[in-house]
Amino acid sequence: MPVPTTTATAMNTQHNGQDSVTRHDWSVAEVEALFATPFNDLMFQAQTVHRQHFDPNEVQVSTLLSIKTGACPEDCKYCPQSGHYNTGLKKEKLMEVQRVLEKAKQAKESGTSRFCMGAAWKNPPAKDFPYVLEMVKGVKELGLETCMTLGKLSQEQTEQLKEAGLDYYNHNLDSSKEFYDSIITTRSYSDRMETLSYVRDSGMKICSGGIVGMGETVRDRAGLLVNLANLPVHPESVPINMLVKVDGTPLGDIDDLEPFDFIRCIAVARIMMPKSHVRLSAGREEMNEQMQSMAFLAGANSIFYGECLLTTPNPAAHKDKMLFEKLGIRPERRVVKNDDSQQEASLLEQVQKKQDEALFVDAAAV
Ligand code: SAM
Ligand code: DTB
Ligand code: SF4
Repeated sequence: MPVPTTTATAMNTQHNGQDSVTRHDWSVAEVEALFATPFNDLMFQAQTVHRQHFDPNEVQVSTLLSIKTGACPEDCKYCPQSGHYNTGLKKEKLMEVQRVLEKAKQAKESGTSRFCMGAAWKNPPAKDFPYVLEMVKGVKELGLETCMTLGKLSQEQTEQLKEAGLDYYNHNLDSSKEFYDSIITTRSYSDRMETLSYVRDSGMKICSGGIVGMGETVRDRAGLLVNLANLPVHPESVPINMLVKVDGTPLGDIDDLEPFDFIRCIAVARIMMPKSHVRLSAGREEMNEQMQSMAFLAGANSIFYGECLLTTPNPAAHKDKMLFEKLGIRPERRVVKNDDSQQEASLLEQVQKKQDEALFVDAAAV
């Protein structure tokens, strides 16, 4: 089985010698208790778990592209792309395949390792699906990892995406089941679970997480993480989004989230899903460098890189380069090595080394 390499020497395993166990039997009460742990103890526990499985100075870097923007029929109260709210977004058709591939090329040159394509759909329409498959094939051919988030999938569509070369499917649970029902009425939690099970059965990797800052309680945050961690296999990627408040959405003027509560959520996700990549996802534009570095210390080891998320701003690329440099963080190189592909892996490693340089070279000039 291909495994990502990590620099063993750099993996500082200062812990009590016991590896964390991968569990799927968490209770909400137990996780609420974790959230209530004194902050320093929680951070220490999270960082200890993190070092058992990852190089603490590596962060995986993905780039996002909205391939179909706006006029979504769903009513997610946080989302600028929902057609139910007036956020001033222009409705767009599916982007042309060639344009998507150009964007992917640029992302690759900037040093990203995964290209994530998102569409504001309830589910992918049959007429657009062949183009979506072309996008997956084209991005894959560029040597990038591929990820898509297109809404609910049928089993057949899932298998076709896998066949085309899709590595990850992003589909978030967003919150606890109870809180979810007050945020989205047009798509059920069980629909989401069904899509996740199709993705898992197809052999693709799952990217699933949620949003913090929508007015949910600690119990809801615990419920979200329990529902993710108690899946038969942990999602390989767990995006923790801080709500991006967008005018015109029902959550546009909700109270600010206490930053430490967000960091706690990252730490608890890290402890519960020790081998997953936990992504410091949307909301970084509102975070200072110190808050982001605390998220890395809590076990976040993935970010979206580039000036735009899907429709809202993300930190400027040069700022991220500077932050990585200040913290001594390197972009993760996902070199897959198995018996058949040693040579391929070594070539890939060289290419990825070049990409790392791309991520750092400008930082010095800024
Ligand atoms: N339409 C597809 C779906 O909902 O699965 C894919 C795109 S959707 C924008 C992907 C995810 O982005 C959502 O599940 C939600 O977690 C996150 N998201 C959307 N709007 C957000 C916001 N304003 N702040 C933080 N995260 C947001
Ligand atoms: C995820 O969990 N967060 C990303 C990605 N998956 C697709 C999307 C964040 C969107 C933030 C609002 C916007 O830019 O439209
Ligand atoms: Fe549509 Fe996805 Fe936004 Fe919900 S989160 S309104 S499904 S684009």
